[in-house]
Amino acid sequence: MELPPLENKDTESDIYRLLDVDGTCNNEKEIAELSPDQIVAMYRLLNLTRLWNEKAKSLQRQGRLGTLPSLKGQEAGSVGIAYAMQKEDWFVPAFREAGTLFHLGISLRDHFLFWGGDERGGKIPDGLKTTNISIIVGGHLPHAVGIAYACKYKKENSAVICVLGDGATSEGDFHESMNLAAVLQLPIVFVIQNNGWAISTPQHRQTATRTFAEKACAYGMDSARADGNDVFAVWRTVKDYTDRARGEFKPALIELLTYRMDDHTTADDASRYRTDDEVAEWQKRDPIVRLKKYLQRRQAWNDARDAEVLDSCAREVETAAKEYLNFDPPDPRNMFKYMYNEMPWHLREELADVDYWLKNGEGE
Ligand SMILES: Cc1ncc(C[n+]2csc(CCOP(=O)(O)OP(=O)(O)O)c2C)c(N)n1
Ligand SMILES: [Mg+2]
Repeated sequence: MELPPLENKDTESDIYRLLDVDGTCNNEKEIAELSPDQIVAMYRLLNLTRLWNEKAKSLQRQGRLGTLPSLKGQEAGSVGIAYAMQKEDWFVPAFREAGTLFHLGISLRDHFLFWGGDERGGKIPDGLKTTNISIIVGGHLPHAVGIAYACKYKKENSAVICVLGDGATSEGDFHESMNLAAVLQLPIVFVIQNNGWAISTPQHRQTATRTFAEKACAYGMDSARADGNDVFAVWRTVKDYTDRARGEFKPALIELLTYRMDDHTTADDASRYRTDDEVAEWQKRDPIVRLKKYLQRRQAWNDARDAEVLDSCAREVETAAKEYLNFDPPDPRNMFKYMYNEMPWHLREELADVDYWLKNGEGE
């Protein structure tokens, strides 16, 4: 089924797509490596990610979580990447990649803690090869290149997957990172989640190029564009380029075309800069509905099996939310402890005040 081009998007002619909006897969051979169970697991992770996000939004609205950048609509990117990775690979995320993080082993509770402003939620469990969420737009790209350099230097058989937004391509860090990765031929794949907007800045104000992928050409790097709402196309594209990065030390840039269905964050009002029609158009391309339609066509999917998946995801999210809400609050004295090797006098004074309040109550 043909998708109509969107006004703020470029021609879709060179976009790789395997799963059409009606759930037909146009090339089953390309996904033959995925077992039926794996496809169901991908479907579950898509739903788990969305339900976690819905719960987080609701907690934010109740004042029980901090500002949240919703990832609704972009789940296929993070789930496709998750399944394309091997356990020896590194993940360097931006801030809308919960699906990949859950798959790698970050707990739903810790992800709530992170967005609740509790730094204990940002601690990466030992052995997980992921860096922290980067709120600084593009700030994580040089780190990703550094990790890839280390992998190559140590002759490790691993690749780095670094996710960024379309807005991050306008940062100097993007240029420096792309250039160095190509010059040194590092095993890294940059994945742009092009959701058409950087807060209120549309794509045509972000770049004068036809696509984001073509920027790779200036660095001497290969690139590809894929439908970011098609979990199969994301998986296939990221897997092919990551396998090659790992095996041949070849960097690449992948542009995924997607859309954030919600406001930029819970502190934004997207209706001030984009139209309801645009949102409605993307609603039709919902990545979860698309995979569900595929399952209905191919795997005798029925309402009972669907409800089973959704119920188990909802239970997992509710349990994690309860654990988050019941988590002992951090000790406020920690604020002073980790800034300096030796605590300066003014912090010692403030710490003494906090000690006093904790013992005697805040008082006057
Ligand atoms: C260096 C830096 N500049 C500005 C900001 C404020 N800011 C947060 S998100 C954002 C837009 C990012 O757009 P994009 O890279 O397309 O990612 P998206 O939010 O669409 O996922 C901006 C400007 C920031 N966090 N870091
Ligand atoms: Mg964006």
